[in-house]
Amino acid sequence: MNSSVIDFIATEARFGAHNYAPIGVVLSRGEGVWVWDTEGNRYLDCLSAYSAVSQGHCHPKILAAMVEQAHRLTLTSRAFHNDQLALFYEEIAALTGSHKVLPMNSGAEAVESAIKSVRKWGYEVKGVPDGQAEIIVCANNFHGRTLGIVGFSTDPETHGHFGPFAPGFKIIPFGDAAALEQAITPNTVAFLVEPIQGEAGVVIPPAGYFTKVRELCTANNVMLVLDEIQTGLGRTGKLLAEQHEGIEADVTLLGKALSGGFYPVSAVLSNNDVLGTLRPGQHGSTFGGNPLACAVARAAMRVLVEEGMIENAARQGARFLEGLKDIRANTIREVRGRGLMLAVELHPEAGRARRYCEALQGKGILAKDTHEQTIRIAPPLVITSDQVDWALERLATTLTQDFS
Ligand code: IF1
Repeated sequence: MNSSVIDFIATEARFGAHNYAPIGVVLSRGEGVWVWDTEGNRYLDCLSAYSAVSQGHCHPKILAAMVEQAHRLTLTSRAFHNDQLALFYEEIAALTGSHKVLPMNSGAEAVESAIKSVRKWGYEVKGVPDGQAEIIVCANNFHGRTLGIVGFSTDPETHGHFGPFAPGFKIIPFGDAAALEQAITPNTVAFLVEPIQGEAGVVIPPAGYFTKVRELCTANNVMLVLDEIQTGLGRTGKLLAEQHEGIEADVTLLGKALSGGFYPVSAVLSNNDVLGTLRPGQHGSTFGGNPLACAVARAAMRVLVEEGMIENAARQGARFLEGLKDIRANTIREVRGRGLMLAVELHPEAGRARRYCEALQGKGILAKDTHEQTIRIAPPLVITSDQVDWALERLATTLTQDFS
């Protein structure tokens, strides 16, 4: 590495909290599926900022929308109306078939807002005794990093030494409908779950699981809250991952790619029963629903649909998954994926996935490991067949090496 790269990394180490251990690369430019480091080396981005850059880096039309709006009006607070919010509401509601929208900023904020809303619905509509609402979540969940959310994480790295935590959450195994049935009580207001568990390593539930979940939630007047912050907006080859299961959530959470990586934009999508419980002064956010966020999100949704990115994710995801499955390597325990949300789980004896990610960096691919043994593969949804094949070649040579 040349001195400037070392300087960037050293300066980050000197001044920054060490809450991440980044791969040793300093990026300075991005375009489509490609990013370049400060030394001019090009990499295919197989993380897409954890699916926030699904539309590709620096998408020109989202950029243009951001610049145009930034020249006009960026933030008013919700004390006043603005000329972008209503348009954002109309367009996201039409795209997702939702009736009510609560605009927030980060994904975690959307999750926390959903938790507040379903609890309020529980007390004011379902008739749960005040303060006794229960929400069921799954082991190995990842819904964000706020105190409320890490309180129901089962990952010691995520919740360790951050207590005490809020009560009212029950943890069940992911993919087990009988466990959900057992856990539901008259005080259960919601089941909060990822359609595919991302951070857990792209864990896909058994076929029919969500059909049973939908039936159980409906039968017990429990709100099904699907966290589509990572799986949503085309990542799995459909607009929403729930569509693979043929079900509809009561509450859907979006974030990340809702802005194409230009700005923190998230949203809670639901019906009047849940979001209709919020009255003026009972929830809010300085930046939630601001005109710049809305303009960016409108462009991000538009290009996702108009440029066929969702269909491309299905097509290229199938190609990528088949190519990964064709790799004959003793290091590979399992390959999983739906659309362009893919993962390669290594055998423990193969050594840590981080080592393979470092080797991939040397071959021009940036990927991230999760939980020691799994390499996530999630390129922007604009990836072409040639680029998939280019990546597969490099993945095959890397995964057939042994870094144990
Ligand atoms: C980190 C993980 C991924 C999410 C789902 C809500 C949120 C996330 C399904 C919160 C955020 C990010 C957070 C980021 C890394 C990344 C991540 F590794 F942490 F778990 F993608 F898998 N629901 N995921 O995936 O959204 O508040 O971050 O906008 O914290 O390191 P956020």
